[in-house]
Amino acid sequence: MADLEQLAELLDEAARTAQAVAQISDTAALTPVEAYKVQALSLARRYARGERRIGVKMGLTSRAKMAQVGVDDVTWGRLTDAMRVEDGGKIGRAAYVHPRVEPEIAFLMKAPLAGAVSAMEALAAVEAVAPALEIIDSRYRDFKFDLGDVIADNSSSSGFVIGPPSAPGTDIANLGIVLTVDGRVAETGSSAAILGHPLRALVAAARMVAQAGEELRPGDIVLAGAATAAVPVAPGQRIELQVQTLGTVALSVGD
Ligand code: 0L1
Ligand code: MG
Repeated sequence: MADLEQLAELLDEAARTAQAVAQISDTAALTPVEAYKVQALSLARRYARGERRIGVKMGLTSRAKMAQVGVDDVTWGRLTDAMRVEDGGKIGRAAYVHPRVEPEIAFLMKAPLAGAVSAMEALAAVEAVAPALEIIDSRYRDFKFDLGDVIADNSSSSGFVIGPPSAPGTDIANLGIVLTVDGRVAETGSSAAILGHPLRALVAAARMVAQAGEELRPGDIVLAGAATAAVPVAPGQRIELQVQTLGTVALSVGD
């Protein structure tokens, strides 16, 4: 078996220094169980440097992304306070290997949630919903990976921006989504592309964190997953997401 601690160090350093590494699957494919261990060990290194876990992200939540990686279940990753970007804030391109941005819906939790829960139970634990941008950045060369690779790499998560909160009862089943780069439309879609309904991603999050012995905690953010393809970003750009009813969230990109 591969040395999981060594792989965690490799991926943590790749993220910290923004240097791409070879796919782990080139030498030894990881099972999902091994890959989640690598992810946890890699995040433990961040916590040891002072970062705090403030939520989770769900990945591969659209049919298109599942097909791309050849899987039929979602993945998850951990969000830390160091990954948070203020709404309208600026990221530095140099801090990432090959960043992309994707449009998402975020949940803010008000009650603990873990294990097998219904959509109604999940909704009852939500304080607010919001439009969100996720910055994904695979630490692997050419943004290529298999399932084990991407799980070990924290499901490509590297940053997020949360927009204005709306009441948890807001209908988020099928909201129009427009992602613009410098005022030009880059992607359009619907929140229904997120597992048919973003609340299903929250149900999956509760199930998957429990498998790792964790829970969604009050105050946690849960990114439900992308509603369209991700867009590569470059210095000088301003990226804005408009979600019908929920409003707008934006970031800009520096050097
Ligand atoms: O948030 C996502 O769906 C990304 C999961 C990993 C796959 C990718 O990097 O596109
Ligand atoms: Mg995402």
